[in-house]
Amino acid sequence: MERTLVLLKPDAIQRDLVGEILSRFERKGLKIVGLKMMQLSDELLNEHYSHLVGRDFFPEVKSFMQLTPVIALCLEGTDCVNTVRALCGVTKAREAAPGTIRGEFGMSVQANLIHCSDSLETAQVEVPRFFKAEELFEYPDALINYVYSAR
Ligand code: IDP
Repeated sequence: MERTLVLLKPDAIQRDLVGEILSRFERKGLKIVGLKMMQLSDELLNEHYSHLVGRDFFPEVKSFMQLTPVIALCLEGTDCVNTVRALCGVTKAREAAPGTIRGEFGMSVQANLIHCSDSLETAQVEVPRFFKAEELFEYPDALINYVYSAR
């Protein structure tokens, strides 16, 4: 079972899409093992978006991500990282496939509603960046054999 990090960005919160987005992950069969609201600090954003430091749009990305608190989510499931990536759609929301979260609800590159880890290696760094060990939960999943019959 993999785990991945998801952030619901300020536009998702302002546009009242939190329930819609969480519901999509639940209906897919992914398990919520961590969930919290947090106001992102400069330090955390510099680390999280370190691959964008130096890009001309980086200050805007940072201030956008600090407009409101975000919702951080840790999801668990078989092939969870790629599955969540596919559900989110590509970065440029106007180009994201219909049916994806960005494709259904987004019109912007920056305000693209959601962050998700882009690989298993990234997820293994990003989950502990946002969640302490005691904020992540292990609990029985009553429907696991129905969600994953024969995997
Ligand atoms: P990702 O979020 O799809 O993994 P990244 O390239 O890691 O994409 O970019 C991080 C975030 O930075 C994007 O989700 C988006 O909000 C913002 N971003 C990326 N490229 C641009 C740009 O060209 N202009 C403005 N914002 C951008």
